[in-house]
Amino acid sequence: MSVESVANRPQANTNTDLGETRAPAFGANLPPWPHIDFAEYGEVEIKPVPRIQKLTGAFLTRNWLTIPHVTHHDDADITRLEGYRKARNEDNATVKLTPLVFLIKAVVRALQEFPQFNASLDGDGKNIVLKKYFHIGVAVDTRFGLLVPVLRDCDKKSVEELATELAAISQKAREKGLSMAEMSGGCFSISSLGGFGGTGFTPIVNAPEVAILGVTKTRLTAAPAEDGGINWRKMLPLSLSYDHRVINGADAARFAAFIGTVLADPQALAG
Ligand code: CAO
Repeated sequence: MSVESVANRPQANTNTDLGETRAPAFGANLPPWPHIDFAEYGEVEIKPVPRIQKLTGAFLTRNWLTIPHVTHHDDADITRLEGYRKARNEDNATVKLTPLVFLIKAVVRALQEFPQFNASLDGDGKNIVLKKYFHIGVAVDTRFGLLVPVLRDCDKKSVEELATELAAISQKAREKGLSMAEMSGGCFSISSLGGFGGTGFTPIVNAPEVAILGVTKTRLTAAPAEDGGINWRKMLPLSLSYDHRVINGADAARFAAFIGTVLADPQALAG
């Protein structure tokens, strides 16, 4: 490349001491946010943005702008899991098990198998910190906005213990909100929209974590049966977003497929 072609780049920042050309600071040259009087076009109502939504919005914007996100989509066959879950719920009416608690256990198994997902970049991005604990954040939809309580040591808890804890903390989140301590220290987050619907989405990585798993509504899918007929399967859509600085696409595909394999054997998973 000629000296002239580098010099003509309008936003290049040349550090002559190091002989390097640094990338422009993105965001600095964005046009200002439009200030529009919407009332000119029709009736409107103005409501303040809730305090927690402002706070989470700032973190989401930082994470979206600074992390090179990729979302990998896959389906997990949970036909056996759903049968097993239904039977366990019939046997024990005191704790309701949803697919989410089995997913938490499956994610823990996947983090043990793929330690680069249970990691964070340190403050200056020079080291990867690998964690030996398994604390899972679960996104909860509340009137205050999105809150992500962290369930600690999920590797040591049964699905019933996780369901009881999740019910209590999500109720607290919805009624009173949560403290920062209750939302700190997570290794990996899960955002389940399964009870609401959808076929897939792009969850935003909850920094300093390096990946997040989104799940949407289980759907019935026809698969060919051995006798030539139709074999109906219950498929759980998985949307795995990851920080491409730390995770490779092939590892993300393996991680998501591994979750499917683990969910296919619910007895071994739930213990
Ligand atoms: N497919 C189909 N049904 C599902 C499902 C799935 N993948 N996942 C859960 N369900 C069902 C449950 O079995 C339950 O069914 P019944 O009422 O018949 O028993 C119903 O949906 C409601 O489940 P739930 O929401 O009460 O429980 P959960 O364990 O699935 O989730 C919680 C708990 C707190 C995570 C959830 O209520 C919630 O708040 N999710 C929102 C997360 C969110 O907002 N994410 C977006 C983040 S980005 O803005």
